[in-house]
Amino acid sequence: MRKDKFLIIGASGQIGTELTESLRNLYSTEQVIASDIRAPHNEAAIAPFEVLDICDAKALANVVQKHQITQIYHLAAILSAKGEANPLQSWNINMQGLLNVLEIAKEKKLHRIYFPSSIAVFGPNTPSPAPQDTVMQPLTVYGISKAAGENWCAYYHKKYGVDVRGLRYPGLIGYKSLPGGGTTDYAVDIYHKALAQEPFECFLNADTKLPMMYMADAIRATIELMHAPTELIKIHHAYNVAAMSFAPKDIVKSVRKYKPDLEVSYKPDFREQIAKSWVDDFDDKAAQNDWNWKPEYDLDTMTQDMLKKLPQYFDFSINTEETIVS
Ligand code: NAD
Ligand code: AKB
Repeated sequence: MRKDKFLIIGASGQIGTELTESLRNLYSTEQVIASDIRAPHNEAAIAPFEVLDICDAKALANVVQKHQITQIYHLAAILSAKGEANPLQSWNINMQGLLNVLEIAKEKKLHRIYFPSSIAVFGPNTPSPAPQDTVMQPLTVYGISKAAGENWCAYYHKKYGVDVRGLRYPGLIGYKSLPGGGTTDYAVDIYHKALAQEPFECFLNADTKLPMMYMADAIRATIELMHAPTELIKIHHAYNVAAMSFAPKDIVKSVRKYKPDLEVSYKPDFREQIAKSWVDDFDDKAAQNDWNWKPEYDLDTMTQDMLKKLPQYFDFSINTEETIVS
């Protein structure tokens, strides 16, 4: 059996933190190289780690060569809300980064590549629930870059035989790390505020419903997709993967079951327009049929797990959500 070496790009982010840990548990620490443009606060603990700007193709080639990488999980991107602050820079990071990864995969004949897409590829003209193949006219630079990225992935697969696989994640909620500038970040923040006994101010309207998923399901979906036999993978753009859909008022209700004193107010900002342009549900039958995708968490089981496990990673006794415990 081949001994794969994995490179995770964007490993210090919300998903990368968890995916690095899961892949290291599955393989070994030495087989999974973490990388990011920013060094984590615990760089020694997360070693092997490389500081890498994904826009630097030469630096990427050096890291791939140095560690004899065979698979890349390319997570680095600028997300929906943050992306709007500097659209051209976001486009460059999201697009040039992906093209650098696809090129090295082609040149070095890498075994497999992972590229996460998003519900952000959908737009106001997309029907809801969004089918696997549908209208995609996104309104954010992030969504445009993910839609174009999906097409590039399918192109490199068809033209050069690169085994690139992807998922269209919904908004992700996890307890090990903070989100990095998305429209769905409110659904992580509410748990921090509930545990810190601080009021929660929501930047979306109470009724704005979006597809969401617990991080444990997202990591499992990623690993299952990447381990599925080649003949099962029929889509190389990105598979829809759904779990639950809820609005802020629904998550408030769920959290208040356990934290009844949580104070909530709504102050929608520009992210409300982004959320409104996405679908509130999407159809993942293709993932269910092709590689047996099935989520395990719903809103209430996620809430129970978040409230139980968040305090193991963040210190709420000093009322600051930025303080990571370990
Ligand atoms: P994040 O913002 O938390 O992490 C992204 C990481 O990329 C950060 O650590 C950042 O430092 C790094 N990065 C930024 N520019 C870089 C560069 N030039 N070179 C190298 N690294 C760079 O994002 P995340 O939530 O972990 O998302 C990871 C991927 O999953 C992204 O592609 C995102 O679009 C996708 N995704 C995330 C969600 C979600 O809800 N978190 C949903 C759908 C899709
Ligand atoms: C964001 O809100 O930008 C991300 C996503 C759904 O892609 N969480």
